[in-house]
Amino acid sequence: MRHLILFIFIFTVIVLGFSTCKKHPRQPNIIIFLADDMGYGDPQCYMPDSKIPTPNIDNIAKEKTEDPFFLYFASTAPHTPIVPAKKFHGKSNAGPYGDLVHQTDYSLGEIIKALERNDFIENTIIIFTSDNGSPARAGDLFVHGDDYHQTGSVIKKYNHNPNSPWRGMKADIFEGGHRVPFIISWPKRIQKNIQINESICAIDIMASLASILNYKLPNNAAEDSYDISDLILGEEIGIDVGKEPLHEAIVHHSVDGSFAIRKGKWKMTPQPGSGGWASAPRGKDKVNTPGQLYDLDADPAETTNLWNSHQEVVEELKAILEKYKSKGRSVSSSK
Ligand SMILES: [Ca+2]
Repeated sequence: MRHLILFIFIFTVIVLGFSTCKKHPRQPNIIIFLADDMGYGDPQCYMPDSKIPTPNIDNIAKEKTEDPFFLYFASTAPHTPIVPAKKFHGKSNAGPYGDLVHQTDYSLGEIIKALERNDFIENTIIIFTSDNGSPARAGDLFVHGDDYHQTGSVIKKYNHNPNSPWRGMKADIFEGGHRVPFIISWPKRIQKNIQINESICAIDIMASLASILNYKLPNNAAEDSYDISDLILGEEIGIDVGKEPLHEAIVHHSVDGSFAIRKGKWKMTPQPGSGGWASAPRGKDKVNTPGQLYDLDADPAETTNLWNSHQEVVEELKAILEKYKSKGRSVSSSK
């Protein structure tokens, strides 16, 4: 993919924390580790002689400032070029791509070690996530040019499907293009080892961090961002949250501009095909309906199109999608 594409990203929330008190005298440090795009370099991975893998965090500690810091760490790995550093060769059973995923994990580990040795870890929010599902490349070859994505299939070559059990891959309208890990840690406020099944988006980070920091966003900002701070802090509603989805619905967007919308278990896309790179490109798949409707509870792999048999659901979801388009937002403007 050569262009910057806006995707809507959907996550399974894995919350590593819990809290009973929202207010805190000192604002937390914030680190957002976004794997797989647009970044440059990784801690120490490309500088094997470096003795200080995370110099900025260490320097902030030396300054002994009371001001919180914000780090947006846009990790190139595991994006192409799939060229893991030598120390990670053979770390996985999934070839260069798998080794590069190990390198990504190592990078986050180096940041966490820097936070720990400088006593920052307790009051630092760390969010680890990615911007799309895996393209499932094997990393056989990297050619800078139009064919740069032809690097083989990690599924075929190493029997490893990074997007399993979801259908499709990066760029698609299918779930495999959108489901990614979402891990958040804040030792001072969030209880460890909690997993919450709730569909959220990367765009929720903005409203949620603003809420945690007691910063009021203007009404014309973060129009699709839901405040999930109560969810990740476990406040008031406790750990047993998610009985009712936080989002009324969630919108998908694929590389060719296709839309899909999810509400509860239903996912509707008003066109056939993958909308992206998977083997169901628009107009060439066997879906003989104007669009697709899937029951993700019963059919998470999106194998059975229910468009014809559940037209009332199709119409409901179409109406919500059109409402969002006409309003230019999906979150209530009275927030
Ligand atoms: Ca990406």
